[in-house]
Amino acid sequence: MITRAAVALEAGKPLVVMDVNLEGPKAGEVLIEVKATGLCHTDEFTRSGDDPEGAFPAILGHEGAGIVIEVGEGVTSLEVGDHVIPLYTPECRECEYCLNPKTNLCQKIRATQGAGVMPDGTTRFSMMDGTPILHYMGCSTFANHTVMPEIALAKVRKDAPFDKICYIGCGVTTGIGAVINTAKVEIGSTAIVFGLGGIGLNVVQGLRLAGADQIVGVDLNDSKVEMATKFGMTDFVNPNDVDGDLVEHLVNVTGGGADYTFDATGNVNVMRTALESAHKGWGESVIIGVAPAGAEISTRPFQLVTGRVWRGTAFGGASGRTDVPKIVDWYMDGKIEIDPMITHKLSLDEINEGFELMHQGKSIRAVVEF
Ligand code: NAD
Ligand code: AHE
Ligand code: ZN
Ligand code: ZN
Repeated sequence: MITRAAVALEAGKPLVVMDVNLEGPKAGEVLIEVKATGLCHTDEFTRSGDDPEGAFPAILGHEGAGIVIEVGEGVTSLEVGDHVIPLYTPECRECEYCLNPKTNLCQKIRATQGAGVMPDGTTRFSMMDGTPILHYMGCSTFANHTVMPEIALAKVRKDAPFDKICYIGCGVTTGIGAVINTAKVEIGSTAIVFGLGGIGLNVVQGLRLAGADQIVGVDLNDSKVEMATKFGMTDFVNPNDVDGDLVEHLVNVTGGGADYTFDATGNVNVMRTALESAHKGWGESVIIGVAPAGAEISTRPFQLVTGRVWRGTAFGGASGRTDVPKIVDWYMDGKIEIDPMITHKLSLDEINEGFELMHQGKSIRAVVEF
C-alpha cells in the first residue's frame, strides 16, 4: 500500500512529509493505522544525530496509538479492529528477560529493532523510487500506517481517545513507571525531579500517586512551574536562581537530601547533581534521560560508598502488553491525568513545528493526529 509519512532523510535535517510504500505484514506481524502520535524528546535526539544507533533514512516516532488493519500469518493475540499502543519495549513473555521479574527489557527482537528492521532483517517501508526506509524503535509512528511485530503491541480498550492515550506509549508510562516500578517510592518520601518536561511531569504525577510528601521540581524554565504544581510539585528550584552550590541547596531544601531523585533531562551533569542530592545512607537516583553519543556520567565513588544508589530505567520498567492496558484504565477512571499535558495538536504536515515548540520549551507534548 501507499501511506503518508514524515521521513528523516538525514541527521539534523527537518523531517520530509511524503508518500511511502508499505508492504503488508509478514508472519508474526501486524499492520496498523496510526491515529495519533506524540513527539518525545528521544525522537528529537535521534533526528538531531545524537543517537549512536541513529540510521537514516528512517521513519521516527514511538509514542502512538492506532487500529489493527491486517494481521500476518500466525498472529493469535490480535484481530482486525483491535485498538493498540505500539511498544518500543516489547513483551514476548518467553525470552530470558521476560521470564526474569527483575527486568522489562525483552530482548526477543532487540538486535533487529536497533538496526531499524523487522525481525526477519528487512524493512517494510520504501520510497516511491524503491529506496528502503528504516523503521525506528520498532514503531515508526510518524506514518499513517506502520507494520509492527505482534509482541510489540498492547491491546487496549476501544473507548479510550487515541489523541490522549498515544502518550502512554512512552511519556506517561516512563514517568509514572520510574516511580512505581523502578524506584518503588514509599508513602511519605521526599523526591527531586530534574527536568519538568513530558517525562518529568509524569514522574511528578507518579510521585503524587505514590504518596510522596515533598516533590521538588528543578528546571531552567520557569514556565514549567504552573503545570508541575498542578501535577503535585511542592517546591521549585531554578538552578539559575541559586547562589552557590546547587547540590548543597537541594540537600537543604529536602532536609538532608531526597529519598529519591530522578533525572529527566538527559544531561550528564544534571545526572551527577541528582545522584549527589540523594540522601546519604539510602537515597536512590534514577536516570531516565537519554544522553548523547559519547557522554559519560561520573561522581566520586564515595557518594556510593556512603549509601547512595544510582540506577536507570527504560519505559518505566513496564512490561507493555501487561501494564499498558492497565494504565489506559487508570486514565479512563480518572486516576491519572493526561489531557493538560497535551499542549499542542498538529497535522502530519506540521510535524516540524512540533520539534520547534520542543526546542523553545513551549510544549509539554505536541501530538500529531492523522
Ligand atoms: P522535554 O524536552 O519535554 O523536557 C526536558 C526538560 O528538561 C525541559 O523542561 C527542560 O527545560 C529541562 N532541562 C533541560 N536542561 C536542564 C537542566 N540543565 N537543568 C534542569 N532542567 C533542564 O523532554 P522529555 O520528552 O520530557 O524527555 C526527557 C528525557 O527523557 C530525554 O532525554 C528523553 O530522551 C528521555 N526519555 C527516556 C525514556 C526512557 O525510557 N528512559 C523515555 C522517554 C524519554
Ligand atoms: N539508542 C540509544 C539509546 C536510546 C534509549 O535509551 N532508549 C530508551 C527509550 S527512550 C524512549 O523515549 C530505551 O528503552 N532503551 C532501552 C533499549 O533497549 O533501547 C543509544 O544510546 O544507543
Ligand atoms: Zn519516548
Ligand atoms: Zn521477551
